[in-house]
Amino acid sequence: MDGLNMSRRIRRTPYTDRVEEAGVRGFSVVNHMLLPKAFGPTVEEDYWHLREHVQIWDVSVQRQVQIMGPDAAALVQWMTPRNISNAEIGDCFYIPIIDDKGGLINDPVMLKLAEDEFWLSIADSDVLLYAMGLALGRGMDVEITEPDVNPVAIQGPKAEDLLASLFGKKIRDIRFFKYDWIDFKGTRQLIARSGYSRQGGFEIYLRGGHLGPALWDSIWEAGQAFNITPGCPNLIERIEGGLLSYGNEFTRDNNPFEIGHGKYCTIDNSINYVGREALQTIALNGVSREIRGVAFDGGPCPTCSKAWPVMVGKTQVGSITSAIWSPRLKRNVGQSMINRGFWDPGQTVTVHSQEGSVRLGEISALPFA
Ligand code: THG
Repeated sequence: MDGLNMSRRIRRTPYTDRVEEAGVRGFSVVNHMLLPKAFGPTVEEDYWHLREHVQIWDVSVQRQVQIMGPDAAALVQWMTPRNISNAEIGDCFYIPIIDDKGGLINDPVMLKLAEDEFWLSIADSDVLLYAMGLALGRGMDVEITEPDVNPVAIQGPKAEDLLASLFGKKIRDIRFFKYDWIDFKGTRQLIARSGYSRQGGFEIYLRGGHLGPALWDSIWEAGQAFNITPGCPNLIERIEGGLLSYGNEFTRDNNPFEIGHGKYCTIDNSINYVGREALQTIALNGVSREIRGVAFDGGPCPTCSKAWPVMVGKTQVGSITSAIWSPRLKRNVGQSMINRGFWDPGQTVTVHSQEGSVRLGEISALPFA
């Protein structure tokens, strides 16, 4: 089955007209909004281009949950096990959000805009409703909205040169996971060195959707000198790079320790948040599974639209949730939760992909080398 029934529930973005003109080959839906799925003739061509040049991505689906008011910092801290008290204005923090059992609700990028104003740049779940529920339940003095903010990512090794040519050399001074402000047509716009690839780049959080086509066109024109193409988060690059996708590799069924987010969790009693006791118990007992890479043989695998068992002999030790052929490693690469006892890199496994084949492989660290 292919194709989406477009409706008002599936929101277009300020860039969707441009994306369609640029020849998008399909969409996914994230946060009830369109996310381009592919442009080039193949995902492999997009992959090589992203690694060598620069791409413009419509990532408006990275919606902002804006939390403002006297209790804004307290509410954000209540939602995450990461200590945010040392965040400064101008910082981006990658923060797990968990429920009372330690189950993951989202893994947004938090931007601290002011002492009493935060954006949570969310993955695919309704964080706004969860935040509202917490705030209402605790009687917190905050205003929670989804502002008209529409991120566009410029990713790839030539992103910095391109953006410096457009917005000036101060772009070069923005460090990883920091943001600054640029002028676009007399408006103040936020730009961060971040993005959902390992090839380097920036994200512009455009305030004011009516400016979307003009911003796209400006980047596109300046990008001609840098061999720009339209793109989108690339599955090969994401899997190789060990970037995780909420709803695919992890859900509320997983805790932060299982996905390598232990480093973001403060489990002593110095901060308080929903799920702290649960995390303390999990930390004490250790986890029974962790996210890993799986490299496997047998020629390009099909699309992973349901979980593929990962076996050691007759024992199922995991399920691959995303997988694709890597033209660089010349093997299939996937991501999977893997049970304790089998998760050491080098462990041989078999992968049972949905078209019925059994493929030989082994566990790998993430990111893939
Ligand atoms: N950018 C922005 N919003 C987003 C994403 C993004 N929202 C949805 C989704 N992606 C959230 N998930 C991630 C996953 C990984 C990273 C960011 C958001 C990421 N992690 C770095 C890493 O793992 O090395 C940095 C971690 C750190 O410095 O702590 O980039 O991509 N705006």
